[in-house]
Amino acid sequence: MNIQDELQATIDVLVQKGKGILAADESSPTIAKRFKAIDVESTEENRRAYRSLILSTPGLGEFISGVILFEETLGQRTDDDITIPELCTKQGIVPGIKVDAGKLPLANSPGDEITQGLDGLELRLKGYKEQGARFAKWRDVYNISETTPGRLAIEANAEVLARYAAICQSQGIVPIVEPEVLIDGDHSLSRCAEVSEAVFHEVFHALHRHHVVLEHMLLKPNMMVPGKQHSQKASPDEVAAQTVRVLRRTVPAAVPSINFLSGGLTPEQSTAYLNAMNQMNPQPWELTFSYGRALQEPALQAWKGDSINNAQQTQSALYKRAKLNGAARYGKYMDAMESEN
Ligand code: 5MM
Repeated sequence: MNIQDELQATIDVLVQKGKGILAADESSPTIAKRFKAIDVESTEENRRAYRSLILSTPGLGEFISGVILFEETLGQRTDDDITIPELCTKQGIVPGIKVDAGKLPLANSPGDEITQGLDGLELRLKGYKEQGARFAKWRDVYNISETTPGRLAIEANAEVLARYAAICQSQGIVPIVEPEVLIDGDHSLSRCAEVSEAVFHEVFHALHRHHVVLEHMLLKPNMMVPGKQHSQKASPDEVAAQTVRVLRRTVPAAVPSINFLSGGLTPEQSTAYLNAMNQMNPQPWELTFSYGRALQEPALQAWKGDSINNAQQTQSALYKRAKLNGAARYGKYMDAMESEN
């Protein structure tokens, strides 16, 4: 198969009605933070046990088309002695891999950060592909304050994101392009929209410069929401209207799917906001999810480090959130579904 056909085949399985992506690619410090919240030590065995358990949830593939894994997970085996990517494939879920190496302060731009990981990326991708990965993810992060993100951060991060995407496509790996404007701060909804519009615009400008084939990538952006500390809350309809407005201004119709991150929203908010967008007029792209916390939080709370006694509750909690987000893909989610089993 040539590379374009290979990329298209992966897009075809990732972008399916009623489905979205599960982000289970927490880096070591992040998974340690999530485990600490449930009083579990972040050992390699605990990470393997938890991730094997959630990924073997019966029926997960009904609502999840792809899962983003962390490098360590790609090489781990389940209790049935198959690799985790093999488990995903058995579930009808495409395995993917986080390939950025985290962020560092951007020199000469106080308060701004830049994502690392381009060095040796081509070689790493060849190895990940041998281990079963068919798509990748890279996350850029933008902090909102009175002075950030600056022009330099917006341009430099767009450049690395586009270089990453181009390298992935050259290796037959579908890139998920993730620019995340953070929810932290007391900024308004309109400030989030203003910053996000500038960020997404620059990202697509860079993708064009780097000859990235838009039909063979996915965008994973934040939704337009007020800062966590802002005095005014936004309704699902306001979030949906502002988010779609910014995306229509910045994302070409050639992009097949927009898979939102949850970024610190609650599981219920993330589902309700996605649902509200899918109740609007049809858009040129699919609008779906690539949630980490919003899918996993209830499952982590149910697990509490015990994969024997809490296995069923853990898997039910994940299945439920996947199913509700599957309904939100059609604009058919309702609050009342939260209390159903
Ligand atoms: C799952 O977390 C991913 C990796 O984050 P770190 O590098 O900070 O460990 C993260 O990129 C995630 O995929 C996105 O932020 C979406 O997850 P949320 O929880 O925001 O939906």
